[in-house]
Amino acid sequence: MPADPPPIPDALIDALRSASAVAVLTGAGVSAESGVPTFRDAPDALWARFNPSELANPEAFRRDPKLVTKWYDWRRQKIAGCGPNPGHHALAELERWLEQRGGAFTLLTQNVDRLHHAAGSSNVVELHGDLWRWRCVDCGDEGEDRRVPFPEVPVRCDRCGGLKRPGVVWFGEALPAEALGAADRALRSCDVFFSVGTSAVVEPAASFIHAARSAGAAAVEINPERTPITGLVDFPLTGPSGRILPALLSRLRGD
Ligand code: BV8
Ligand code: ZN
Repeated sequence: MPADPPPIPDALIDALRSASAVAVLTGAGVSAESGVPTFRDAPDALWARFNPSELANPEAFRRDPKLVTKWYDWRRQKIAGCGPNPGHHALAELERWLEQRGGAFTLLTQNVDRLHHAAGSSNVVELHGDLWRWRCVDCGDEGEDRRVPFPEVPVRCDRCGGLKRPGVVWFGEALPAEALGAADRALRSCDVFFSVGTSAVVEPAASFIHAARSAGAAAVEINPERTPITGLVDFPLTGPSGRILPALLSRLRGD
């Protein structure tokens, strides 16, 4: 039987009850309990066999579009069978709980699996794009493509025959300006900042905590492991988000 999640500090409950704005940054760890492989921490982590320099960058796609497309096709097949877990649902409930009290909630996710949307979160900022959207590198035609597996790889554009790439942000590519703008506004105005399920190594998201703390926010980290930001947070909650977040919501509901 997994260990009980750590107790939720009263001071964190008080901070949330008096907060008018909350910003949450999530990474692959929040989807781990849904069965989606993370990048860096599990033995079968995505990077265990590959590393970003091989696959998640434009040069790799130019060099070997078939290999890169097959890797994304494999990930899409894994994600297609996964649903949101109690951690995703708790974040959607936190958004509703805050908004019912006239507060603001922003979910900044590095994940490309759309599981926050599936759980009902609405103010979601996709910092690194969406695995289900594909874009033609020649004519720019873009749309959602939910076919798993792809009937052929690499994927060709129906309109011009060009190659289609995943609608994600690769290493060396800038994050979408509107996502960065939304993140900046949320971080500057939040009273409580959560970092959930991220190894806090990929920039610029890994530095979001500094903007939140400069704004005077109380910082929370939810992760079974220590990360480079663990020493910076006010409330380090060690454990799985699928157990800690529901426990947090239970306290807020006054269960
Ligand atoms: C940019 C999308 C500038 C695609 C991803 C050299 C060359 C080029 C760039 C750089 C460089 N050096 C540094 C950089 C910057 C680079 C970077 O940060 N590199 C790092 C590796 C050093 N960043 C970039 O390139 C970014 N762009 O800087 O652009 C620019 C500006 C203008 C013009 C041009 C360029 C782009 C970064 C985005 C890259 N795309 N993915 C895809 O998914 O395939 S990154 C990838 O890592 C995912 O998005 C992922 O979300 C992200 C972060 O990983 P995590 O989510 O944290 O996942 P991870 O597995 O690492 O950790 C999981 C955590 O969960 C662990 O801590 C674990 O303990 C925890 N956990 C496990 N189980 C649970 C749990 N937690 C809670 N509950 C559980 N149950
Ligand atoms: Zn095209």
